[in-house]
Amino acid sequence: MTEFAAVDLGASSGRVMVGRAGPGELALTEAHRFPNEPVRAAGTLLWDILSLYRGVLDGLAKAGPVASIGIDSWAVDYGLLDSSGALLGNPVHYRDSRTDGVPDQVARTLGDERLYEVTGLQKLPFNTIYQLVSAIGTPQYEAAQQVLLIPDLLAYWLTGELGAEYTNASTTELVDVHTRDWSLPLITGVGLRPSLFPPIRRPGSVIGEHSGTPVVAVGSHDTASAVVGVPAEGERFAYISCGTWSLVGLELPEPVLTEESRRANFTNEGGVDGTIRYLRNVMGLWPLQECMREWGTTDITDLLRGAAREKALQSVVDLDDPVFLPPGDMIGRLVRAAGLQDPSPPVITRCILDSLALAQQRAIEQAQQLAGRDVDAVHIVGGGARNELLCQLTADACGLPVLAGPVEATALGNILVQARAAGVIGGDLAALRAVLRQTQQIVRYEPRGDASAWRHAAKRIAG
Ligand code: LRH
Repeated sequence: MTEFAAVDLGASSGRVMVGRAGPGELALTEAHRFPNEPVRAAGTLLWDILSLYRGVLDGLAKAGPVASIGIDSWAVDYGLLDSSGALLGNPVHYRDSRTDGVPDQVARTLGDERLYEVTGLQKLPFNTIYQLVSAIGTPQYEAAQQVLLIPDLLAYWLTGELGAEYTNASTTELVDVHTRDWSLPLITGVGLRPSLFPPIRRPGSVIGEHSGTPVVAVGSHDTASAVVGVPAEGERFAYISCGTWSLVGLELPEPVLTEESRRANFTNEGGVDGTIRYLRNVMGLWPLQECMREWGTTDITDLLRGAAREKALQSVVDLDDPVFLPPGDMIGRLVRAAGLQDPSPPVITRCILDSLALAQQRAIEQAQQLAGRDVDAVHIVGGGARNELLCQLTADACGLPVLAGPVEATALGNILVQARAAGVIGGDLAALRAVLRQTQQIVRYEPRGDASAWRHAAKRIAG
């Protein structure tokens, strides 16, 4: 068996995992976990990138000798480098409000229809295109020579090599979904400098070396790695990569670029091996995480036990509403949106989970309609896979079996791409997923009831 290190940065913590891989074998251990605590400074919400880099270095030291290193993180955010390669300020958090109003401004210049035709991306206010446009004219932007997405920035610090890994670059809304390269017409069309964008590199390619160990490009968008880590058999499956976000959709060979798809705000992100992640961002466990922060608790088990005792579908909110995007006063926003009379933690938790199951069901149903593909099962991977109540509610709402796990799909997807690049495991995505099914624990939830209560609840929200 050969060992690989996966650096996986999430919105609330970072990890360095060691994966041991061989034909038909795959096992993961955690070498190091460190907090990811954004900081608000002078009114702007920032990532503490140096503390994250320190966590990466400590983790790699703890991991010991490995055959290679792969890095993934959340999408869209970036650092700017000056002409000497120095970082110009801390990367800004995608939940910062600096892009307020910018998507509409860009739409007036380029048109949302054209943006979708070229990039296939859902319109999220924090897409890199909008963040960069909001930075034009600032001293940092004017001094910048390169823009590097978070995993590419860390890879640059580890290896000295500049580049833009494709799966993550595809989330910028500046990559052409047809050519799978930067779109110069869009970049210049919004007034950005093309020289800022380094060459695209593909998952599986070697970036450079860190202290003699190869650093290999993986699906550096965490969701791209998570989807590699979905232990599905065949094509008739939907997935939910459930953590801070729920990324809900299908894996497709080609993008869906219809007007209906654009209006439903589905995205066509670039995946490993030329696949398309056809999905929508659903608010995920973020509202619950924010409530827990406000309640001052970290004990989710107790909350879920209380929520499971509450009556189903008492109150639901539309979790696709951008009102829930920024941090702060989540409880107040939920209480107002749901009209809750008794805003106790179990009631609020149940409201969030019912609403999340409903939003996930809606995205899966729409994805099938828009892509013309039916599914037989829903895979839930990531932290949400250990949330039994959410898995069961999702099965109930969808009227489909839910297959939950692995929790560590992202790190496993990261490791599998490295293992394949090293020649340790062979084959296409189906072959990699077969290894997951042989080695990882998966829990099956059967749908209960006839889903009609969920359809009524969905109408309540729509109405
Ligand atoms: C999940 C994720 C998601 C993006 C968001 C910014 O971690 O990468 O796919 O939309 O963060």
